[in-house]
Amino acid sequence: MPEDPIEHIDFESLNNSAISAPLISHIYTADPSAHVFNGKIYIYPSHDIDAGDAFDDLGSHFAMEDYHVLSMSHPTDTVATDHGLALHVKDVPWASKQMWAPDAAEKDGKFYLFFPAKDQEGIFRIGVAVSNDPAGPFLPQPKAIKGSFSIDPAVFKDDDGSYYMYFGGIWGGQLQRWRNGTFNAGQPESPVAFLPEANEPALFPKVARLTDDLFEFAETPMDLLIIDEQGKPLLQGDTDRRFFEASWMHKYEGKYYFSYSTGDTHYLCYAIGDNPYGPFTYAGRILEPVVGWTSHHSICDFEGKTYLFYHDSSLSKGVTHLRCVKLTELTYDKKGFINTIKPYK
Ligand code: FUB
Repeated sequence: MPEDPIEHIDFESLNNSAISAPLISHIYTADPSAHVFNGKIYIYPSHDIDAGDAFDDLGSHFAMEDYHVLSMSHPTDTVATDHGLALHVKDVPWASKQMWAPDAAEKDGKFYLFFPAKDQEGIFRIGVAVSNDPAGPFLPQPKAIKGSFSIDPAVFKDDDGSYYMYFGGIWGGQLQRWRNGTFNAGQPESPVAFLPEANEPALFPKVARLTDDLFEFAETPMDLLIIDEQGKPLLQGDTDRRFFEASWMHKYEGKYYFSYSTGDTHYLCYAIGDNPYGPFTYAGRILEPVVGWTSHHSICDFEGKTYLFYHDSSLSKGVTHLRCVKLTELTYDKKGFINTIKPYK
């Protein structure tokens, strides 16, 4: 079994060179999904804990049990407010463990929390919980979304009022086990089993429009194709650019920007398309690698500026599964490409 690759870093100088400080430090948080609701920034993160599970390439050490919602009145706030427990796995009838990266959406004055967790059979599903308050607490639906699988839901509201869910993650996120439409429960339990070969098209994230009540898929989830400059699908072996996990969607000047993590190569990248389904043409990197194995993000506008919410493992001095959420401004060049951010100067 691999060992937790705690990096041997001088954390004092790293923290001095970091472009952002942790937004809260009394709990560990990760995977921040930020939205402006009622004029405030609400952040929906994972709540990292150390449950004592051994580090492995399936992410068993990410053993999160609940969600806390954070808020900020302005991106310049030095500390975010923690609104306390918003949802616990023991209150979700279909879920057993591993409350991974969530997202949220507002519709008609109600707030919806979308979250992945393993069901009783150890299969990742995606659930929905609802509240009248953006900070929760959230009441979960009794069952997971019908036909849902894998991890990292990101819900995007388009200008016409349609809501789309983007999701998926390879390795521990199990997307590779769904290549034939049903869950492949076969052995081995290796993170790279069932993946395409390096010279085959990569596994792509999924997209599906949601029903009007936001509780179900309105259509069967489809592949969201990410192509290169020549119009060819990115290949599985193109690990610096291919999708791994951590979907996000935002719009800039009429174009759709799909962003994601490359996982084992630790980049946050993006691709640009003309509609919510794609195809999306690879366009570059948003964030260079952070301290810690995972990288995850959201992009949110506030008062005319755009912000990248992300995480690193600096607060825990490099422990992979004990992360802290951060934010920094994100800017575009004149052609609409995102200026790549270095997390440490
Ligand atoms: O937080 C658990 C998992 O780590 C997330 O679902 C992934 O995106 C990665 O950040």
